[in-house]
Amino acid sequence: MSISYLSLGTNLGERMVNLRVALERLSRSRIMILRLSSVYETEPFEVAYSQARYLNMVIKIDFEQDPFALLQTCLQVEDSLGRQRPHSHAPRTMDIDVLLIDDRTITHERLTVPHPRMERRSFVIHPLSEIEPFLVLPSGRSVAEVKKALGDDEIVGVRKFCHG
Ligand code: PH2
Ligand code: MG
Ligand code: MG
Repeated sequence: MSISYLSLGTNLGERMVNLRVALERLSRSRIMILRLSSVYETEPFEVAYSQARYLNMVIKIDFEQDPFALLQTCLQVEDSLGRQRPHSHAPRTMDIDVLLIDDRTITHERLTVPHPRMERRSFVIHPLSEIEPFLVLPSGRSVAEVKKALGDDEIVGVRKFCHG
């Protein structure tokens, strides 16, 4: 069993549909979804210009293959949802980032794990705390502690993810 956490984000098109389709396609690609957070509507964070709000969520998965195969799957699902990459942090139909893979550290030009910016992002920490509050992050603090320190200024609303 290999436990990973992924962050999903969308602020272009039918955002809820994008999430639903992404989850369906991930689970058809040898990814076993073990837990999923609610859906968080969030203000764009650290973007250079005004953008639409995001829907964000975090999932806990079991994926037995190597980390670059996981990355490849995430990128394929993004592409299948029409993801364009005009510049970094551009509005997107779907962004799927690898947050953590077991206790592994990976430093590669294509993949850095743990995700280097995860602890300063409410849109990651809030949903992650819902499914794994006691998980200890690279800073040595639990997700719940990091969440408390970050506050919830960027969180606009939370809704349950409805199956079906
Ligand atoms: N993703 C970013 C930059 N800023 N802000 C929010 N609220 N949600 C995101 O998913 C997001 C962001 C770069 O990937
Ligand atoms: Mg991202
Ligand atoms: Mg990304």
